[in-house]
Amino acid sequence: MPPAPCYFNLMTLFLLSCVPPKRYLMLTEKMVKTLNDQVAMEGYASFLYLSMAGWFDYKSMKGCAAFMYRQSDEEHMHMMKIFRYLLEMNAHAVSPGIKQPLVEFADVKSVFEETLAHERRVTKSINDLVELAIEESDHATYAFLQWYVAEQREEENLIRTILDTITLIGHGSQSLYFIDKEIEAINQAEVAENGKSKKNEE
Ligand code: OFO
Repeated sequence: MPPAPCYFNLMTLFLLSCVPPKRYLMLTEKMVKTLNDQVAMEGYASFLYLSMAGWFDYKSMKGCAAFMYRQSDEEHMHMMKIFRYLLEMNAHAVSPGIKQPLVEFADVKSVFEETLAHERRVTKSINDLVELAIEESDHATYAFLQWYVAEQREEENLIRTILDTITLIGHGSQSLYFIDKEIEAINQAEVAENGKSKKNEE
C-alpha cells in the first residue's frame, strides 16, 4: 500500500509559500519614517507657497505671485526627490495628507516673514535628518541630504534678501508696485539661474 500523504507537511509548505519573502531594507525603519515625514514637510511647503501665490495673484501682485508659484513647484520637486530616493532604497514612500495652509496674510512683508520662518523649520528638520544619518552610519542618505543642506542655505539667503529689499523700499501701499517689480526681477534671475544649473547637469 502506498504511504498516506502527510497533510501536515503539505499544509506547512502551502502556508510558507503564502508568506511574502522578507524585504531587504537598505534603510532603518526609523530613517524610512523620518524621510517620509520630510516628504510631508516638503509637500506642505509646496501648498503653503501655492496659497501665498494665490493671495498675491488675487491682489494683482503678479511679480510676487510668479515668485511663489515657482517656489511651490520647487518644493514639489524637493518632495518628489525624497519620494523617489525612498523607493530607490527599496522602502515604502508614502504620499502625505496635507493640512490646510495659511490663506490670509496681514501684508506683503508678513508673507515673506512666514516664508523665512518656514524655511528655518525645514533647515532644522534637514539638519536633524543629517544627524540621524551620521548616527546610523548611513553614508548613502548622508550624501543624498547634502543637496538639501546647500538648497536650504540658498533659500534662506534668498528670502532674507527679499525681506531686506522690502525694508529698504518700505512696505506701505505706495510701495507695493515697486516691491512687485523688484520681486519680479529676483524671480527672473532665479529662473535664469535654475535653467543654467539644469543645463550643467545635462
Ligand atoms: Fe526649502 O524647503 Fe524644500 O527643501
